[in-house]
This record gives sequence, C-alpha cells and structure tokens, in this order.
Amino acid sequence: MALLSRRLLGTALLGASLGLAPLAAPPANAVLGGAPVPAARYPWLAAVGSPIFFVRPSGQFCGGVLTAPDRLLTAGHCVSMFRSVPGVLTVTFGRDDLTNRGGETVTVKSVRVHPKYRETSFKGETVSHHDLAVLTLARRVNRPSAPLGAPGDARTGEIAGWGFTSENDLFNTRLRAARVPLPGDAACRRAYGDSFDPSDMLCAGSAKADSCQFDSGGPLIAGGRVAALVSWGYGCGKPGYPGVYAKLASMP
Ligand code: 4AZ
Repeated sequence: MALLSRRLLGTALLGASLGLAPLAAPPANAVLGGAPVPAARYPWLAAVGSPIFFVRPSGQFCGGVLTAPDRLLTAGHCVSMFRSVPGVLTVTFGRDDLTNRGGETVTVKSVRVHPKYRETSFKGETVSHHDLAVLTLARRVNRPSAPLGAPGDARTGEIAGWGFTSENDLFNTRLRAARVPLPGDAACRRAYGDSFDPSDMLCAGSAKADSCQFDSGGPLIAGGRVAALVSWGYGCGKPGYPGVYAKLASMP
C-alpha cells in the first residue's frame, strides 16, 4: 500500500469499501462525453498498470504514449511512487477493454520522472507540475511511435483513455475518446489562478467533454500530434474548470 499515491489509495479504499471484485466490473459505455474507440486506432497508446493494483481490471491506472520502441511517456504522478520498483509496472498496447486479455503487454525496466516534478494543491485537488515521466520498457515493441508536437493554433483536440466517464463512474473499462475544445491560457488562469502555469500546462475540455480519473498520462492530440498528457483538474466536466494537461515540451 505504501506504493500507492494518496489519489490511487483513495480509489483503492473506495473500491474495497464497495466490495468491487477486480474482474467483475460490468461493461460500461473513459473519458467523459466521448464514445468507445478501437485501440487499433492508437497503436502507440498504452494502458499503464500493475498486477498489484487489483482495484481495476488489467491493474490499469493510467495511460501513456510510445515515443520510441522501448520508451513510454506518461504522467509523473502516475509512476513517481514506482521509481524504486519499476519491475512491478506493466504497459499494455492494443486493449479495447481492460477486462480482455487482448493486445500486447510489456514490463518496465526503469522509471525516470521529470527532475522538476512537484505537487501543490488547488481546492483539495493535487496539482502536478512538470507532470511527465519516461518508462524504459523491458523489450522493444514493434509499433509506431506517437507523433508529437505543439498544438499551434488548434481550437480543438482529442483525448483518449480508459478512465471514468463521469466523476461517479467507477466501472468504465472501455477505451474511449472525445473531441475537446482548447479554451486557451486565459480561461485556464481564470479557473485555476497561479496553480495553472502556462509554460508547463495546457487546458482542454468543457462541461460536456473532459478527461477524468484513470485517464492520466494519456494523450491530448491536436493537429494530428500528441501535444500534452492528461494531468489534473478540479473534478471532471465541471463548468468553468477545464482539464489540465502537461505539455510535452517541458520534458528535458
Ligand atoms: C485524475 O484524477 C484526473 N478533468 C484526471 C483528469 C482530470 C481530473 C482528474 C481533468 O486523474
């Protein structure tokens, strides 16, 4: 349990208190406001998890993006507590539904978290700064790397993940994607004040479409390129509080 962050631990205890059996989650229609998508659409997208995280099918707790045959980019807060035990992490590509055995699973050899990764808080939510980490995989996978790049002047983006479809949805296991607006830095500053650092973060989403718990580390795609990773936010789909994403440009 010492391996689990407060965030994951909270979910684990909630799951335990509701008596959830890890493999008994009913099918649900991750991402708020989106629709199910085949994992084959994102061959470079991985579910990051661990067999010791029994709360969720496949042990999934985050997403991640392949950047080289043996490198996966994910959120710092997803893996910082696994720095000394990287071998307990698994990375699974091509799995449409976490209750399936489909796709390709690889173990992790090492975890490198952004040297400036740190946490503050906003209205009780953990704010992650420089929320990036690179996992080195135990072997190379025969898959394309994700195209990476800044969003430029894109007005919308796309998010994908296996996470909650609402703040109260404990059961989604399907990969889902949604189109999200990119409201800009000023809107995010209005929502989050100094907790939002535009040099490091990017905002996306609305009350209708947003990322949520267990989508962290997954991609925000704009102009066909991964521009940022799901990081934090005040709840999910709350009006006036877009989701906050870690810009890739800030990984040294
Ligand atoms: C989370 O807890 C989380 N609505 C991820 C994304 C957002 C909020 C929370 C953004 O992993």
